[in-house]
Amino acid sequence: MSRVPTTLMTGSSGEIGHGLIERLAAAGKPIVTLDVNPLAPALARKVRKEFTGSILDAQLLDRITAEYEVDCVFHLAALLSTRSEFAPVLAHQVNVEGTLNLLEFAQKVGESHGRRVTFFYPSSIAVYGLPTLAVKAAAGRVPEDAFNVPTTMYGANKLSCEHLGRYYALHYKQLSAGPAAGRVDFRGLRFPGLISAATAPSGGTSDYAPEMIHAAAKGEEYACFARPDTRIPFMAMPDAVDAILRLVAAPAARLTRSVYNVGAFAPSAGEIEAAVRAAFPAAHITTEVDEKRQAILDSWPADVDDCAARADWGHAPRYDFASACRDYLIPRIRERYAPNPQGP
Ligand code: AKB
Repeated sequence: MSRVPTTLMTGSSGEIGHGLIERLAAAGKPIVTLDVNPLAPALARKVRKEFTGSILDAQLLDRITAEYEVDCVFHLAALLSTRSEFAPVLAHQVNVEGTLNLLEFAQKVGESHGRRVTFFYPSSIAVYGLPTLAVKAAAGRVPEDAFNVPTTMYGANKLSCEHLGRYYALHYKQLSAGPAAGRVDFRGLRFPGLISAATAPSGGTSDYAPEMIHAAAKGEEYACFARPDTRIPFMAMPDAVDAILRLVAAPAARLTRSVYNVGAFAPSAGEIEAAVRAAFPAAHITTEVDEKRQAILDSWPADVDDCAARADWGHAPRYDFASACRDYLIPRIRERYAPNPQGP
């Protein structure tokens, strides 16, 4: 039993969790994690306790409530957009019911220790639904409150959880007697496609960008499922982790929204391919458009308007596309797959 203020991270063995655990552990934060998949051993050493299980397991959440004084939740667990289309009911269970469980968890632990619990939620550009390519081209950098009509189960789930979070933060049990009872300080970011040098994604629709780079570095063939003119926003993983930490650290009085767009760069699939070929001249990349996944990409914005994030809490991504490739992705991914000089 630990009464030290502790951070709970769900979905900790995923791509964002990987980078975030490193940064939180380096800052000396006690972390407990909850994921259906075990953490990589190097990460497991950085956390106080690793729970292997589901966010749908109420008993497991009760156990964490009893054992730890949680004052901050990073709720990263989710089924991504492509995977959710194959299992929409499961997606709703994990993405929405699971989030509701975590919001209730945060409310309960906040009630028990008497402080608000910071709750970070990664939303997505999937909450947008641009009806046609002409509208997408005319819309340009889309602000938070436009085109919130997603075509995917995942997008609908993310939008629904943004509303649930805002409800817990601002309107929880608004008809009960006495002062406001909400104990959840909900803060969300709508992430673009994320590209990490340390991990490869799975189950997303923005995966063509990281898949293309990782495949080229491994010397593998890659058939890109997106048309070369496909354009959606992307961000390098270190900037995504920075954005999370900046948002969570921002004084509540500075925040004008519960969920913010964050952008960094927005290359087309063809421009990504050109950058990969420049770095790996032997890359074997072809295009085999998957019309159904393409329709999802076409419904996502070409870029996002992140003025509110820049003004309210100083969103300032370090990497544009050229520097993300030159200074982060290419050297780190190259090193990751380089043959071991000591042999296998
Ligand atoms: C996905 O493709 O599902 C995610 C996202 C854009 O949220 N990477």
